[in-house]
Amino acid sequence: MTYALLSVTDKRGIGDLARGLAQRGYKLLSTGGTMKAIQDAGVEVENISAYTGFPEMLDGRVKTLHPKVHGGLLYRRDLEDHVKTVKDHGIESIDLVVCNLYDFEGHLEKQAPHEEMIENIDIGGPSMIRSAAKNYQSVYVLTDPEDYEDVFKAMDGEIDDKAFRERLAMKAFSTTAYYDAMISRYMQDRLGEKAKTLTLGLKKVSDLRYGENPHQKAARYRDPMVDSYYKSIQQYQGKELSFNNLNDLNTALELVMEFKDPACVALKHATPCGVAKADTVYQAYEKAFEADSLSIFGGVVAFNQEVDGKTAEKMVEIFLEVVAAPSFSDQALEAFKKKPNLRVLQFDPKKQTASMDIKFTSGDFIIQEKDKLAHTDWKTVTKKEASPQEIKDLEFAELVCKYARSNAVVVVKDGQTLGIGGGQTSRIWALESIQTHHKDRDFTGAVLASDAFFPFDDCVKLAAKMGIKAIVQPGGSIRDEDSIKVCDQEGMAMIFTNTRHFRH
Ligand code: 93A
Repeated sequence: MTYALLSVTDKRGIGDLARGLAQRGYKLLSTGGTMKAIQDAGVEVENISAYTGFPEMLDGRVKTLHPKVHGGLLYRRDLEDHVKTVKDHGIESIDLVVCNLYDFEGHLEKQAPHEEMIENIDIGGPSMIRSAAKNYQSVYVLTDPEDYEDVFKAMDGEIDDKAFRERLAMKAFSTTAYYDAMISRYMQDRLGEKAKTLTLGLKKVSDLRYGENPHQKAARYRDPMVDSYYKSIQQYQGKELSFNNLNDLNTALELVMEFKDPACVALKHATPCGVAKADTVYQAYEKAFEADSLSIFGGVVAFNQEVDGKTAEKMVEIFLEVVAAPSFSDQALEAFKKKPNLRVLQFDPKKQTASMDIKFTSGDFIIQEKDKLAHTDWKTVTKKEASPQEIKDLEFAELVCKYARSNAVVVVKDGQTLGIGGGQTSRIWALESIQTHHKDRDFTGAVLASDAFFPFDDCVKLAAKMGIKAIVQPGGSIRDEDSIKVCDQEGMAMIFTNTRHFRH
């Protein structure tokens, strides 16, 4: 007699599967809840307790943890010795397991109390899955309802049985690995040890059409520990989000959500190109557009407040890839329909972004805490003090600078970026690029932020020439005095922050 053991929390499709297995001569064994679901489908099934001779006990904590289960899964069918041992102990051959686990992830999502989290750590299920997967040559292990149909095709020789079994085993171990990683991450979080022992429990969300370029295969994975903007995204219209969209969106949302006033971030190639804050969302968009009306084409535009119809009407005048906001008025959604390819995304502003930043080098992951802005240590180092309005703009400039690629300098006036010089290998080139790209622009009265110190006084000299009146920078160069001297000569204010904001 050959047995199949079914024990699932997610009971989708279990009745049909059980029926199919019974028709093929499997004798079905099952645990309490699953047994009921199978019986409800009118299929005969035996309780696992009847088979093991042991009751389910300890509130279900011990159900399938028994040598009659694990022996039946693990014994080698090709070894006489193994066959004899199971026979001597009255252990039957279990050749198929259907199992999915207690919903730890769902409880994590709804932030269930700790007690409940603990009860939702499945022990018997993963054990059973791992036993079956180890012996995959003799045991089918079904952990995903998506595979229920194919198992019959494999049995009937319609698909390669050997390869299918191995694939199931691979999926089974991926399932238990992800499950355990999730539990360990949860516990690390409680202990405040986020980066100490990172077990990467990532779950595939979907394949992507391609990566940064069409010849690169790509997929999207999710960290279950982060209750992120991404999880909350609702797409109203437009094409599927691409690899580059997702990457750009990350920076756009993080930056725009730093502001309290209505703000707009226009972004291209993961680098902000126009950032503005204003009294209304419409004005913020206008200012962000004017900040760099060239780069915004084909860009991502993000808001921190609801987008109204008037703003949307303005936006559809140009080609954009993505617009994201906490909400949209009905008129705005109507207006966006004029551009059916435009991806319109709503996200929940109460969500968060990961507290850790991970980069993958060729082989190692390097992990750091996210760069948090510290306004605490600003010190004026020049004779001239910055005015209150200049201070506001300096804070704004430093914030944007944190999100621009190094070497980055950002020029701001009245809550609007007048130039973002990022991704340059020399600091002076960053400022020169602003001057060249916006050669007709009047920078008089603007302020400037630099993500790291000035190695020479050349940037300050150029800033003075451009009409910039105040500068914020970390300080710390051996030639700081040279820069301060130029400021004093030119009547400019300079503030040291002591905090560098590289972003590579
Ligand atoms: O509580 S357990 O860790 N101990 C077990 O022995 C055990 N056996 C199966 N969890 C166990 N299971 C899990 O029960 C399965 O992984 C499955 O998710 C669930 C099915 O329970 P029921 O059939 O009662 O709904």
